[in-house]
Amino acid sequence: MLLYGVPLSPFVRKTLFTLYELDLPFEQVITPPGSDAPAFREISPLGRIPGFADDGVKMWDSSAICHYLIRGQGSALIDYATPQTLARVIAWDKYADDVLAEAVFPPLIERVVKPIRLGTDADEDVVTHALNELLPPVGDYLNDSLAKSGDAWLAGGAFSYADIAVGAHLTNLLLAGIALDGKRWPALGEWFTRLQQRDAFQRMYQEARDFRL
Ligand SMILES: N[C@@H](CCC(=O)N[C@@H](CS)C(=O)NCC(=O)O)C(=O)O
Repeated sequence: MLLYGVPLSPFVRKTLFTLYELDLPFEQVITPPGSDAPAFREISPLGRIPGFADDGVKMWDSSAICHYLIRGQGSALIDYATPQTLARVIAWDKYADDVLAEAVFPPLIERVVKPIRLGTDADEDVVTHALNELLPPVGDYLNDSLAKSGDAWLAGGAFSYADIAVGAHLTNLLLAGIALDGKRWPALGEWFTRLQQRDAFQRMYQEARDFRL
């Protein structure tokens, strides 16, 4: 299996987290977003990371790759047999990619991507805006969902791909040196602490934290 991308990308991290949970062997082909490398473009025509190849099967899009891996392994990370649980997992994945990503991408870009890739300084006004304006409704929603359900994990009592999807994006904050406000969002804070205790999370996080081009 080949995974194209860089671990700074939350979409690549989502795939890494899944690969590590499944304990699958793979090779990472370090590929920046928008790369013109022909082998990569054949897999990801839009130049988006991650790209993925497995024995002639080629695909892009983190969600597609993760479904391919989880279903392929017959893993319980997604309960395909229970429509209600499946729907919850899909909805959390979309929420993470479409809504949470918007709120937590700016701190990653400013404090990590800019200094590492572009050699420029962070614009702290952009970070402040994200934390004060974009993150609060997202944190409220995540916290209230966990608090109302009383479940340990997002899609129920069992850890699932929903937790991977949300966790991969929320990791942007850790990488940017920002702590979640556990007083404002206690259920979310406890969930995030539980998540960080997983070996697969640690491997994914350390890889992103230590990444240098
Ligand atoms: N829906 C895609 C989104 C992937 C994506 O947007 N990746 C960014 C990096 S974080 C990228 O490659 N951007 C380059 C571009 O859009 O040209 C997925 O889940 O894989």
